[in-house]
Amino acid sequence: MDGVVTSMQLTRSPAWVALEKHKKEMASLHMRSLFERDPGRFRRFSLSSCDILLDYSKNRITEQTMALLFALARDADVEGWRERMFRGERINVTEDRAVLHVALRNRGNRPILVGGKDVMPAVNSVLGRIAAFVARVRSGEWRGYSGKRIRSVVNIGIGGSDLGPVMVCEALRPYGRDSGLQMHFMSNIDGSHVQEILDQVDPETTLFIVSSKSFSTQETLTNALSCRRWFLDSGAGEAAIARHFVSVSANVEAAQRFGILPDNVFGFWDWVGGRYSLWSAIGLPIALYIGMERFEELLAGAHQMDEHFRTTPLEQNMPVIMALLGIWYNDFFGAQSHAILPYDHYLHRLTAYLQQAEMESNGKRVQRNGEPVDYDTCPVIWGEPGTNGQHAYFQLLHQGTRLVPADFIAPLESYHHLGEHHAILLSNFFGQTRALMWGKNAAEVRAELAAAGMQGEELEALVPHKVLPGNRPSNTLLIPKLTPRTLGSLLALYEHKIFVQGVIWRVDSFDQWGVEFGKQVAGEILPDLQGSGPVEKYDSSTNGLIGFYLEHSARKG
Ligand code: G6Q
Repeated sequence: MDGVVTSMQLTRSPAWVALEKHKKEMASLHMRSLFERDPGRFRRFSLSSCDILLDYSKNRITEQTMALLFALARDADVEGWRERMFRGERINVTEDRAVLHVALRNRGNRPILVGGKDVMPAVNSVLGRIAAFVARVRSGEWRGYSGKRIRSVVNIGIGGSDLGPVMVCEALRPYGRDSGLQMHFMSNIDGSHVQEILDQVDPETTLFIVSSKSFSTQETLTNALSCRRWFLDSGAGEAAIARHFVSVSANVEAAQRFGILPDNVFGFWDWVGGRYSLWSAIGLPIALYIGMERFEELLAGAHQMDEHFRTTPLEQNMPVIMALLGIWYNDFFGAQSHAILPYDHYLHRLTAYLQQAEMESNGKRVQRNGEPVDYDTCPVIWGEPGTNGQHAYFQLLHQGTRLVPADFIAPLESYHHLGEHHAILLSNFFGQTRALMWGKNAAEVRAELAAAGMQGEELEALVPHKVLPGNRPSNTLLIPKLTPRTLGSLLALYEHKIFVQGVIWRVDSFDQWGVEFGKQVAGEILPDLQGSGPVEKYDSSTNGLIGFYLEHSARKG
């Protein structure tokens, strides 16, 4: 399967070498002059699809740069890998699995085969069960054990079984407000997280969703057991569990062994990666909160982007363009991080979600064939919603020594027509990308200071501090309004961007052995914390820390 792309070292391929040479030519070029030279630059380097406008003109690129980047994508056989993914081939090589989150939102029902079998009937059947359950809970037909309707939903899950649902529920709050449901997301094994949520809910009116693909994750199972104990301690009998505990899992038997009735388990499949699972039954809390119709609009928005990605030539393909721009800075300019900056309060969990999607997918050091990479893969993804970030870390973006490419994301329209708020928000949004790109040179600083009445040495001493070098790249993504449909398209855009980067970096974007190891180490140490010590089997630091904890516990009794 790897024959097509790994025959030659990536860094020795003609496309890569040409980009390295081109980077040297571009090094001294300022975006200011690119804009001054070409009044049509915005039109040339922007495109629109699925209600998303991507303006990538504020990047350190020319048409030649883009041509060389597209050549890199062709060399990597992005088109071939794209086809393999949509065809249901087992492109997750280390886990020997297909990668088919696109099937979960395949609204046209085009058959998608895994091992010769169309997965669409099973996908549609689970969607049907979710729809029926959501209708019963939202209408009040589904009652708690004492006859009261459900008022609170507690999703117990972590990582991919948490970040997607919580991010979407936050993003679509305007659609969930009428649901009459309070949503809670319990993820951390820290008892404080568990207790803080349990303190806010009433056992008679709470529905717990135990969300775990594997149904073996320590945090989720421990939290679920604590919730069950709390529920039974409140006076509800064992039989009441059926009205208050449901589960979403690819391991249906384990969920049943935990005590969840077969009818209350919503399944999904091994070809859905955890971080790509919000479109599956893992999205149950989303559907409960915003309703099934809206959940289907979210799927439809993602499907629209899937179709754009699947059928559009690379040169007009939004995820491909974003992927290539990321690689341009990551691998040729040495950028170590990438900021994702939503200018929408409702998107305040988006960057955390994308942090997992990008860093867990492409934070890899070996190629699919096991050979180490000799180039950088995924950058560090970070960011907070604007304008808050402007009053904090933006200083470094403008004047620091690091190059930090950034995605700025905003809706044209807000849900709240509150005076001038949205216009002010957008003025900051447009202003920041302009300032990062254009900067402020010494002559402009001098003129500004002189106009303020300053002169001589005093003025000159300040000039270097007030210069903004500019030439700092950003993408701007504009959507008309944050709706289930546009959100679906936006998320699918990033998923496919990640896919394309993984193909070019030749990594398996769909495994997560580092995360699996994390699950293992805690299991080894827990018995040591429950003993009386001292512990000598680890390195001196770990032994010392465990000892320090045990001494403290012994003192406390
Ligand atoms: C996602 C990761 C990881 C996973 C969690 C929860 O791609 O593998 O974040 O989602 O570790 O796993 P379970 O859903 O199996 O509990």
